[in-house]
Amino acid sequence: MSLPVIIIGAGGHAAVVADALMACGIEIVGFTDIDSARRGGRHLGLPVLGEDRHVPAGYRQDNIVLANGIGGVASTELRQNVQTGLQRAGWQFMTVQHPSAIVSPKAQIGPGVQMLAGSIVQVGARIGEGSIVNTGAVIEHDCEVGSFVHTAPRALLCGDVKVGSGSHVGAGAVVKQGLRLGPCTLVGAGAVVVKDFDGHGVLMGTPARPVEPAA
Ligand code: JB3
Repeated sequence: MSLPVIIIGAGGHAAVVADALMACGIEIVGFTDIDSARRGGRHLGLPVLGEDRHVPAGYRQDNIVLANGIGGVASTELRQNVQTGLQRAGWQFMTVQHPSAIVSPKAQIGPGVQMLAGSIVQVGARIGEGSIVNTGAVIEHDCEVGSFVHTAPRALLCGDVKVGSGSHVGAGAVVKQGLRLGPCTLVGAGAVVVKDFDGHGVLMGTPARPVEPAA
């Protein structure tokens, strides 16, 4: 059984993470949020404890773990920066698996990965630190997903796809089997990717093509 958890961030993704933890019967102490006005308030009926700096003040690293409640749609940079900073200060981020997620015992799941309701991670898949497999997303066999990748709701990575760190695969997008997407690729919602892509850019449409990022 997990130690009690503090969730970092008190927005939409934090609520989804909290829901998964509650479904596992894990105790949630509360949330932190950068918005100091929220201190003393409640989120999902649980306390907002204050800013991240209030975590070390009141709690010990041997009796509390953290869960990353910051999502990010186009970029997971904030999620990564906040987590890396707290890890440097000695805090551990837990892996989250909703009871309805189907995760092969032959998949390799990195620390702090979040597999949310109805997601599927197939045999031989490898998922790097801090990545999100969001609601109903599918990571098929032998995929290699880097760190801090967000696979959005209902996105599908077909077999043996590689997705570089810091990428975002939008809701309902499909990446055809065997493709390679470089780091920080942003795949728009509903896109169907049929070609490799070097990364650091945006793919949209069916078939997906590189586009200039929105200003
Ligand atoms: O698409 C889906 C299913 N989920 C999205 C998710 C992946 O990303 C969701 O719809 C949102 O677009 C987004 O969720 P997130 O990251 O929870 O965004 P939001 O609801 O805006 O909440 C972010 C919260 O984090 C806000 O309350 C911010 O004040 C807070 N925040 C920002 N920076 C921070 C920090 N909190 C802490 N503790 N530390 C920070 O540095």
